[in-house]
Amino acid sequence: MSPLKIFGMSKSRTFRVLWMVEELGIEYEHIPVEIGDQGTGSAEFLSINPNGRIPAIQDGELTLFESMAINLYLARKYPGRMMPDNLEDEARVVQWSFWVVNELEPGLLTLLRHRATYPEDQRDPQLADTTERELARPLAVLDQALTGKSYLVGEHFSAADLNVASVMAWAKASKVDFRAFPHVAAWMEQCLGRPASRAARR
Ligand SMILES: N[C@@H](CCC(=O)N[C@@H](CS)C(=O)NCC(=O)O)C(=O)O
Repeated sequence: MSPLKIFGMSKSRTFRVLWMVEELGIEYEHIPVEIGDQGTGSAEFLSINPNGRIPAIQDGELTLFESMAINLYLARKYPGRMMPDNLEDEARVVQWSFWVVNELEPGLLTLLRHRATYPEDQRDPQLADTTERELARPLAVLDQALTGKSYLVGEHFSAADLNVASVMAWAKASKVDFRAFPHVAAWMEQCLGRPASRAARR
């Protein structure tokens, strides 16, 4: 059977999926689709993801988009440490995956753009600072969840940590001040320093 195909660039949300497959240690084919008319906008790619966004995967008969959905599918498909084997902890993994895209991702994307990726003359430092202040509330929630704990769900690294930390990587790139969130800072360093995370960025 042909291996899992992953479409997208590691310098995009595709990083999340590449990190997951590296953690799982499974065989896959990485197809580096770029953003733009030749890549995400091409007819060939639009037949895989009509939204014209990366990542997307093909796994046998299944074609799937949305990074978090892909990661939850993969973690569940390959039994092991990434998805807990009890329903309650699995629900907690899903909770954190939804939480991060709703509570953190939009603000962190604004920060990333206005502190790192937009050309200097298009950045709005005030907007970035306001956004960082607004992010204090969800970051405090995350810090509280990690107080006295090394991982978000259960006793070891799981898809919950991967999905949240992969979004939090934008906070690091945006030079967020973590002094008020020491547990988040320590956990993030530990997660993003994992060999699978490094391998996914190559
Ligand atoms: N919610 C989607 C978002 C995917 C997304 O926006 N990907 C960006 C790259 S990180 C993209 O493909 N952008 C192409 C475009 O905006 O045209 C997911 O998590 O997979």
